Amino acid sequence: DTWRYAFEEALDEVQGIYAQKFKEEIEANTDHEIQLFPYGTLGESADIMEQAQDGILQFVDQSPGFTGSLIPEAQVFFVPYLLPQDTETLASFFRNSKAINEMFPTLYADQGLELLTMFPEGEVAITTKEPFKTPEDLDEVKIRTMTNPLLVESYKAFGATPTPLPWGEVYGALQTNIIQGQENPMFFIESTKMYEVTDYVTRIGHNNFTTAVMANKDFFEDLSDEDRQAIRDAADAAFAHIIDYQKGLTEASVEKIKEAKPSMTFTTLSEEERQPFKDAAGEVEAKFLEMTGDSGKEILDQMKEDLKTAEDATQS
Ligand code: 6CS
Repeated sequence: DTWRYAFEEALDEVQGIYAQKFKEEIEANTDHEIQLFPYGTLGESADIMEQAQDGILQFVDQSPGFTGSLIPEAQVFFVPYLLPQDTETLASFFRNSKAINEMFPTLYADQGLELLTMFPEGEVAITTKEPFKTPEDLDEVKIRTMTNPLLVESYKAFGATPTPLPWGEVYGALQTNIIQGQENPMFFIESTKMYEVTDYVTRIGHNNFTTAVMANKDFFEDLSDEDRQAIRDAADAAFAHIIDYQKGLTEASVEKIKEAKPSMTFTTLSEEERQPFKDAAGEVEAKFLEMTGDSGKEILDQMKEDLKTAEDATQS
């Protein structure tokens, strides 16, 4: 059969590199073929998720940034300063976490989705038209967020005016000054030329971009044991590949941006400067618990435990 797989980025961006490796593995180890649908070919993130739930697509990559209304607990990835930036710790966390590998699959299954993997896409940086160092500087600044209620709460807590939008509207909205900033990992800021419509890149260390790949659950369950195993193996191989692929990617992207636009200003806030943003995180965590109740608390507690385990494992 030919299986259809849609994702939220271009073929040469992180989700596309993951998808290409997944395709390669499936085609080498099964009788099936994978047809890839990069961003824009089938609509926005919300559209491809719907198509995967309907079974029109067999596979979809949708980031928790867009899954929040479907699975409120997936908003946990937007509690600021929860995830570490160290890539080794992150990889170990995603590989071994009970929250990721045992708890989230149940929540996705309730929505007709078989969660195959979650992986990190890099430190999230904020690009703006004016410089900022404090929450006060962000007063009245409209920052685009993915359509995730908790991410909206984060930017409120950071002092800004969050504006949730689908990705396709971001470049134009910056160009016309409907918004004055956005957040994304460095590779994406470079590849989508966000530097053309903003002038400052600020790293406050508040998050690392997470994405998720899943299959339509009915499709997955109807497969043979061998095919299901081949899919799991392909997801594992693609995970290892994408972790490796991202080594040095942030730094290389910074260099490319500087080359394309020498006047682009890069600022990394110091620990002290980050403190007011860190202080705001507690409020966002409380909102998360308010939105998700006991099941959210269970996931958050488990994630914290899993993160500690990952940190201990990578330090030793
Ligand atoms: O900001 C966004 O909407 C997009 N950012 C990334 C890194 N991937 C896909 C997503 O649509």
